[in-house]
Amino acid sequence: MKKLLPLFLLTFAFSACQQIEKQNVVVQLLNQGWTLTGDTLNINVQVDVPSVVQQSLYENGLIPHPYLGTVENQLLWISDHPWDYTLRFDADKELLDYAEVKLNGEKLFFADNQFRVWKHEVKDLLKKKDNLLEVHFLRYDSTQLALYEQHQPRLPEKYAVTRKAPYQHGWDWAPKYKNVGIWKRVELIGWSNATLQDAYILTENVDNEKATMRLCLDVESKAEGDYVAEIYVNGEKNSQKTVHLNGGTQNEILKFEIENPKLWWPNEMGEQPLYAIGVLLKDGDKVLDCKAIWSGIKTFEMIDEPDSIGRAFYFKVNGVPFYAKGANYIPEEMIETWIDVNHTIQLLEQAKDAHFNMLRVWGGGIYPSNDFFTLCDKLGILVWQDFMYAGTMYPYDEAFLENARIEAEEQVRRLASHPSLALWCGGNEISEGYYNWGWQKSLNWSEEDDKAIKAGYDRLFESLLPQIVEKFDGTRPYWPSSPSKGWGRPESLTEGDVHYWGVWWGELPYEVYREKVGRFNSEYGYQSYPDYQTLLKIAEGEELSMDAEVIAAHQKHARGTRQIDDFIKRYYPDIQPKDFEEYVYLSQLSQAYGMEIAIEAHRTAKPYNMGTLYWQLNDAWPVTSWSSIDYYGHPKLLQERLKTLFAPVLLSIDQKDYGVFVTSDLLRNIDGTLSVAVCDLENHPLFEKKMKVKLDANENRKFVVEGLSDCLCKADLKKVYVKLELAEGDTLTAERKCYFFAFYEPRQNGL
Ligand code: BMA
Repeated sequence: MKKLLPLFLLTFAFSACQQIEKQNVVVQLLNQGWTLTGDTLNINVQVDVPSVVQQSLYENGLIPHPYLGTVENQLLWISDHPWDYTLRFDADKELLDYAEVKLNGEKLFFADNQFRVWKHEVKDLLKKKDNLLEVHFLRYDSTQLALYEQHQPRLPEKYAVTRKAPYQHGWDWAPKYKNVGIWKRVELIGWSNATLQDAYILTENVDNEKATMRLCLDVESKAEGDYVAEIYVNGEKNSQKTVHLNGGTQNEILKFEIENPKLWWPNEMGEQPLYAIGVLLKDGDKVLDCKAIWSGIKTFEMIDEPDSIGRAFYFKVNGVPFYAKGANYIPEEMIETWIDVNHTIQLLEQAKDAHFNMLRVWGGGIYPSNDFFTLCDKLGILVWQDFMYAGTMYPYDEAFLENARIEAEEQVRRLASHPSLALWCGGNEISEGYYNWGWQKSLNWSEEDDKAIKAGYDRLFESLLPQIVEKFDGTRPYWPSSPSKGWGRPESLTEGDVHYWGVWWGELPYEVYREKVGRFNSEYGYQSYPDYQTLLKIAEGEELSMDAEVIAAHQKHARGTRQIDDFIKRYYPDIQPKDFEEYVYLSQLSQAYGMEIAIEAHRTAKPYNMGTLYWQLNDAWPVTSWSSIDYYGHPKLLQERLKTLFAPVLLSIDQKDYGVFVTSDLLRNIDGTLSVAVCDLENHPLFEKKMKVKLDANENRKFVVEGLSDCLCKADLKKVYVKLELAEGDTLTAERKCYFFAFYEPRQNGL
């Protein structure tokens, strides 16, 4: 049964906040009762927001389900059609009594960035009754194309010119569903006097006795004067400060201390204590506004410094270096408003159960919701957060940069309180693309064009974004680009992070992963089909075959079907799948085998290598992809294997000299017994040995096991495996079966 995770967090209000009558600030939600119309089309449906057009059309029976069958091409027109959302509403009585009112609405501004909050003062426009709020969406595709064509020099991708989720424009795992609609809530906010527009918490410094915290406030006031901010920690008053407001909007930073701090740690490094922190804004005795925030106490550092090999690249949490284990996370849905927190809970719990301590939120998607981060806080999963830029160069005019600046500021502030937020990264494969993908030639850039585009890149990713992270956070590291160097370059393995795609994109065999170990492997992967149950939802009967149109429609990589097939044949040449279901299973077996080689190579190279994040954790719709968990939440074989591969102690055999690696991420020493047995495939032992082993905390060590190499040199490696066990007293700390080839395991129930 699904564990009920921290939904209580979402409804939390700290006690002082509960007591006040929040008369000063009134919020009227404007989410219900909208009308969606489609220009000349005879479409007029009642919708609630957040929602997008694709969703509403489906829910009203006007289009087929966008994830099933072969419907993608029938639905592409939607993003090139104009749409109107209208809402008639009466203003809440209290709102009209207030001095300032804010509202989001099309007549008031032109919204050109899905990643920003759009607000506008509407006091003078608001009537008591029958207000009309209209949001008119332009033809997205044509508008984008016009903007793109205006841009000189030519940019690599059309989506570069619009601040809208790149993956919705089609990706090698995504259809082209450019969502149109109001995808976040709409509110009418009234207040008088002064209000807390925003509040967030940062850990500034920690020692044994106390943590120094920073409370960052964004206050708006009507009149100049002295107000009081009271700070509460877990319901107890911590301190109070006088805040002088000048009238208008201002940022205030208030420091406070927490005695005997309980530190927040990533999964398997310690606990995840969260603190309930509240702030009241008072004018004398009158409470004007309050905010309640869950936060944690942790420090986080990125080490990027020269060493004898190149540059070390790793992270420290609370001063302790650690090995990062996890994957890349993509949006959970193609229709963004279908993202459901219950699905996120299930997904992140699956990650935690497989020993993850980090996820990279990939820069081609959307910034995740607060719920996502709250869950990561609770589960101890650190988040490497990309800004949403991926795979193209971007415009660099002042308007674009200003838009990017506001977006970054809002997102940095929104996520800053979450202890799970580890670092900010400029984006995905942008500098890699610039240096390695031949855009200069394919887009015919002159030398000046090239210079201007690169200068634009530097302004955004090397100057503007790090400045925003520093200014509004100042406790998180910033990394300009993932990866730092393209995988074709030797430095990609001696410094920074690497997306090693020689296997898959370069069509090299899995064994090459053993040589291509970087300092931090932040992407690598191989495709497999989703669970057969998932395929049964999108196809039936004869369609359940590798060549069927519907199966092909759910494979978005041009060479994907062939490459999966090549590796099944390469690694399981003697297995004749009896049907498509068996074939699907083989694809997962192959993927798991490849990832096993990669993860083992990365972990046993510690501390040279300090992190492994495979591509990719999840899917946005039912699709054949690199994921380890499919769209419906079914774990692929890889996900099951991660329970061993990512375990705090990994045992493995060096394929070159048959030494035995004990790779420990434990923060304590190990004093135990290593048992090694070579067995034939009927499980009869041919060799057995036990030896005492000692390891320090966080150590990776290779042991020579007397006689093992002799035994394996004589054996037919296709007919044996090595069974490894590490015991401490009566406790089995780790175990593993190591094969020397892609072993065929017959399918088990449930997989
Ligand atoms: C990586 C990612 C994605 C892509 C994946 C698989 O480079 O950043 O862009 O989906 O490769 O091709």
